[in-house]
Amino acid sequence: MTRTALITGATSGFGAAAVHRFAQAGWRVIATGRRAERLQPLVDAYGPERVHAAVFDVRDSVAMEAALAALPAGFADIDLLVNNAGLAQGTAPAQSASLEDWRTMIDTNVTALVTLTHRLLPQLVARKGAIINISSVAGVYPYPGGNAYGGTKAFVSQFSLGLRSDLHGSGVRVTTIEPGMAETEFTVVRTHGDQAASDKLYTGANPMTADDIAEQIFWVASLPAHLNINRLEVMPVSQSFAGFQVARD
Ligand code: NDP
Ligand code: 8X3
Repeated sequence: MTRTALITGATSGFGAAAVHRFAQAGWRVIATGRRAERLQPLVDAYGPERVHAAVFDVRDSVAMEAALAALPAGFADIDLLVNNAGLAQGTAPAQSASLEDWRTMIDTNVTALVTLTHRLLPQLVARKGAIINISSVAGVYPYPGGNAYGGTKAFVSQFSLGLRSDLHGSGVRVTTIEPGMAETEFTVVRTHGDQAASDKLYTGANPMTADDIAEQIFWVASLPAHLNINRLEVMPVSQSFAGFQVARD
């Protein structure tokens, strides 16, 4: 039986790579994002019976609902929700961070994620489906400048565990994937368009790739139905932990 995945944030990075991974494996994929011109090539590559583009801003619940209501018949029964769309905005310490940046992260990483999850839960329960939420190591380990971004990802991880608890006995699987550093458009977005800063961060660091994370998403989704990966933390070998800091007089 052909299964259907809805993958948010499919115009770039992890989401785009995941669309390729699932479509190549024979899944039907609903690929979402704001940049329609990035989604159309995915439809062209696999055909409209395999990939459906749903263009909307995840923060716009009306547009989200319209896109879901307009799903073609072959894509209407969703077995897997991959909540991947998200972003960091800024690296400034909290005391000088932009409140607008914080609100953008909360609206996207938290409010939109719970809205879409709430909308799809009834059919995921009916179909004994699965949810894979993309969190981050930033939600587990604090670092300077991580402030609200880390807070949103901590929410994603804890919300996912709460879903696991509530969905007990339903057969629905819930997984949080918590990646470390991966080279995507993430840092260009975080720095409001500073490609040089992004290149500087990743050069020589052997970061993970979008394909690395897409493979983890696909692996989690492909496990036997009686197995649930609760959380999956994955980093490049080049990244690890630093110690506590102490301010002295
Ligand atoms: P990218 O910037 O490459 O991709 C982000 C995706 O999210 C894009 O497709 C973008 O689509 C979508 N998106 C962002 N805001 C919105 C919105 N308002 N409405 C609809 N879609 C939106 O980054 P990554 O692939 O790296 O990030 C994917 C996820 O992984 C994010 O949740 C991120 O926090 C997380 N993550 C990333 C890590 C990294 O190091 N790269 C590490 C850990 C977690 P569009 O702009 O076209 O709407
Ligand atoms: C992104 C990973 O380490 O840049 O979620 O915060 S990190």
